[in-house]
Amino acid sequence: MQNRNLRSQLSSIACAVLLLASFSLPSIQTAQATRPHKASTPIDSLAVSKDLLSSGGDQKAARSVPGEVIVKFRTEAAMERATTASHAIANSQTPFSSSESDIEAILARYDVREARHLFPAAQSQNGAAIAAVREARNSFGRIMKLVSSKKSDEETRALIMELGQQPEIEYAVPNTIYEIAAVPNDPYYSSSGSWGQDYKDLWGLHNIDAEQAWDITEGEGVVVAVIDTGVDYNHEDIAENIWNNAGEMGKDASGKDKSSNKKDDDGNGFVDDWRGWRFPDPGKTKENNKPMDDYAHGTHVAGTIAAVGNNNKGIIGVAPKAKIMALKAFNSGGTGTVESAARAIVYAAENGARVINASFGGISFGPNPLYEEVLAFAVGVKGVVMVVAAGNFGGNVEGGFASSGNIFFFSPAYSRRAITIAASDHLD
Ligand SMILES: [Ca+2]
Ligand SMILES: [Ca+2]
Ligand SMILES: [Ca+2]
Repeated sequence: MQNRNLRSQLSSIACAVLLLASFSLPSIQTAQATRPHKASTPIDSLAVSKDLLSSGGDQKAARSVPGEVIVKFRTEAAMERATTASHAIANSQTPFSSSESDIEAILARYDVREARHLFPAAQSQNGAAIAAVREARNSFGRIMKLVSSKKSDEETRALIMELGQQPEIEYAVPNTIYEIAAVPNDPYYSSSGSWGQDYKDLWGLHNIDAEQAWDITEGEGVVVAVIDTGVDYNHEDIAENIWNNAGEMGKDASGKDKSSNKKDDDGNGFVDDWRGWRFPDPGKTKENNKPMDDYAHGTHVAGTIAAVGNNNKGIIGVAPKAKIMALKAFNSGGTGTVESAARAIVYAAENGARVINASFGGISFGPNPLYEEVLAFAVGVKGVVMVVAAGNFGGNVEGGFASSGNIFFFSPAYSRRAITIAASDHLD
């Protein structure tokens, strides 16, 4: 475990949303605070960085899910051929004849046995009257995750490059592994005067003059999606402010509880998602309707945003009457994928979030086309405010320099569609 001074500890929490600062949440932070700081840098080796990929640039630091590639097809027809091919490969019905397209030949060569849609098709007509929403849904429908049985870094990179060069493929990117912007590991890191500091508890709220803002609004009616390690939705100081999906509440026609009837009652593509969603861990497919926090980071973030105020418990959030939409896209180690993060962003935008808090990121060697697409939808079409952590590396999020001298982008913080938040401290 590293010893870091207070200032550097503070600078490592870019988790904040509405907050230009972070502050003490003694009752919100649940367990564990003894995790060693991760020094690894996830690298997003994009199709646009072929020179880097072939030169070996930052390959050692590259981290993506082995054997997985996220592909956007230009046409439905190409996507269907690829899907058919992967089923045939899985059933050992290869090789393909020389008349097959290059995509099928590539899939056969890399033993791609699985092709699944990244975004489930929403059955609901919610928003479908808007042309831009329909267009986005059609576009998302052509994004798939392909899974190869060949798992080495070299094979995964080569598969991505070969697919990315196909004219029928708009882009091919690795399923990059992302890290949350970690909470410092010192249990008393975020404590307050009660532990001996000479400045106020919840100094962040004072610094941003929250009291004056509360005279105008306390966040009533605003849903803030927290894409993180989950949220402790039973926490005494948050439970009241957890968002619920009205379309999955109450009784169905058979008198069964919609939240547990194993049906997608509101047709949004998710079954029984009455209190948010848990997206798959890296390399896994399991997902469910229990976005419970198992790392404490998401709960910390959620409390900072919307811990219940004036209840004689714990703390108060920046927006104490806002609702928290719990979207778990990071596992108990604080690790997630671009796949789950992108899906969570679209879920938030489709299901009523007005603000998305994204305290995570990863490095790419250029703009990430998958993020560009989901943010164009969430921010551009749905009007969501996207708040993103600037990261903990102390560099420029757009066009910064990696240790090797390579120019990189920190995504999604680099995006012009996001409000990117750096840290502050009690002296600012
Ligand atoms: Ca649903
Ligand atoms: Ca249901
Ligand atoms: Ca409280």
